[in-house]
Amino acid sequence: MNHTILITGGAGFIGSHLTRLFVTKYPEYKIVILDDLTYAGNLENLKDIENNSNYTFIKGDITNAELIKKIFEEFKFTAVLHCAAESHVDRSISEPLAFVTTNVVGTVILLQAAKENWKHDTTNKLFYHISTDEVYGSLGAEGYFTEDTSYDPRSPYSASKASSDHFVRAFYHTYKLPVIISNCSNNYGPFHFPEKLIPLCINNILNEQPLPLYGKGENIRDWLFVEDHVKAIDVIFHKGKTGETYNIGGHNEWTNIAIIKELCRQMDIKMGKDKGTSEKLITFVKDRAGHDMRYAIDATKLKNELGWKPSLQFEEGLSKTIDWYLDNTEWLQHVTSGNYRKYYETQYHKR
Ligand code: NAD
Ligand code: TDX
Repeated sequence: MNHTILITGGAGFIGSHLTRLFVTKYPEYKIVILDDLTYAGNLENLKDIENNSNYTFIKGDITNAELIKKIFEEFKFTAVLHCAAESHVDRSISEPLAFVTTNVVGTVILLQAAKENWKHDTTNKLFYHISTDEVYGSLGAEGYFTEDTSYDPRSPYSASKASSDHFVRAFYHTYKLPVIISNCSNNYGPFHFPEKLIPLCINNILNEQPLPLYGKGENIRDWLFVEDHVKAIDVIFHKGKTGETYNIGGHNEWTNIAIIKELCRQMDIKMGKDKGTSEKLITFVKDRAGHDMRYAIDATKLKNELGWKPSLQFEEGLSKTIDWYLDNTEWLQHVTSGNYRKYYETQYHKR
């Protein structure tokens, strides 16, 4: 089966890894990226594949219904891999409306276009919505999120993602649009924008700046190497069942303080610094409002039904990630100039 796939948000962190995987693994597919290149989108993330003949980039906003209609007509997409989103929880706390616009309205505009274009024939069509474990809320010390866990979003970001998931399911039930949703845990890896915990701390260690840990650093996240996430999306895209939801996770829970100490330990060795040097930069700052305590994914369904499991141990994935940042300081310099600096100052100076 051949495909012409629209990947939204393909210039972002996860979208760029997904694009690279599909463009190189499936040369027979035509891959079209739509990305508005917000502060989080960066064409440098796609530099190594920009000359591939099966890759096309379009700069544009998913909330621009006219543009979406036009490109659906032009390219006759057979599938959508929907990654575009406002993705940072802290920004959603200061600017919730932008999250409603992109994550909810943008998703519905794409769903409408898919419905219109596929209404006469849904054979081999798929709208694949990339979502997050945060829609399930916050766990205590015990338990895991399964596909049957009730939604309980608690930040404007997770509320907007939960809402978009509901719209995707509504289009499946109401209009029989072929959809799949996957909900993944925290990703890390190359090309991660340095406003999220791991790349922010890598950047700050490199620049000998404080490592800001919210509250007591005891919140827990379940970390997955980004290349494992996109491999899971590949498996689900090709073998998953329409109408289903799949949870993706690494069974890899860390408190924030433990993960940052491990990062400091590895970076001291790699940078030839004395043991304990980077750890001294850890600084406890005011907690995030409504900070979810713990996320942990049960990915049994994906393993049992489709045979996916993570390929990397965390320490190895973190080591690969640090090496990438050490080898790509120019990328870091480019993304940390301009708007990012303005954001960093308002976010951390008010604490
Ligand atoms: P990101 O912020 O790195 O990238 C988002 C991309 O979307 C950027 O390239 C940006 O330019 C683009 N974009 C934003 N608004 C747009 C708009 N209105 N029109 C067109 N393009 C727009 O995000 P990410 O971390 O790569 O996340 C991708 C998806 O995966 C999101 O839907 C997110 O909710 C989900 N997700 C992320 C994680 C994670 O840990 N990062 C985990 C689970 C799920
Ligand atoms: O400076 C910081 N200090 C800190 O202690 C930052 C930026 C974060 N934190 C904490 C908050 C979280 O407990 O670290 C943890 C991870 O924070 P983020 O990297 O902002 O990720 P999180 O809020 O867990 O959300 C992420 O995972 C799910 C992604 O940003 C989402 O897009 C994804 O859906």
